[in-house]
Amino acid sequence: MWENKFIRILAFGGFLLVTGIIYQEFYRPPELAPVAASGRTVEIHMRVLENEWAWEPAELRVAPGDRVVLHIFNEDAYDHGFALEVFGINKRLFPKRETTIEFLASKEGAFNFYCSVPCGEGHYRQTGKFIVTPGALEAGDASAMPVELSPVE
Ligand SMILES: [Cu+2]
Repeated sequence: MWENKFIRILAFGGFLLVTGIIYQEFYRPPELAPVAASGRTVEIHMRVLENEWAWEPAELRVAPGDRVVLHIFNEDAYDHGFALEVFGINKRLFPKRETTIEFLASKEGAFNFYCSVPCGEGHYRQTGKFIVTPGALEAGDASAMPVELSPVE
């Protein structure tokens, strides 16, 4: 029966499937597991302060699984960029304009974001922190930043 190559391919497929399930159930480190969507949308309004190479707010806090909508207004007369590598985000922020970036906070932890467009003397200190923590679940806990919560329809 093992002479038949289709049977062998099928058996190999079954082997991969079973070992994959065993890995996911018993061996996968929890930090690699996908985060369940929380069903919340968190809208955050941010600014790049004029000639200060600074984000306002510079620290953002959401809960794992939140859908995040960033509205970033660039007050400067020149370009900046918003990069948050862990979620694959790198977007150009055009001058005197709002840029909207949407993504799922699918990973827990504290991550740095930074300006990704060479923009002047303060470029390398134009950084901030994006924190994904279950502690950010209560709307009141939005630690000193303008966050609006709205349920997803
Ligand atoms: Cu820059």
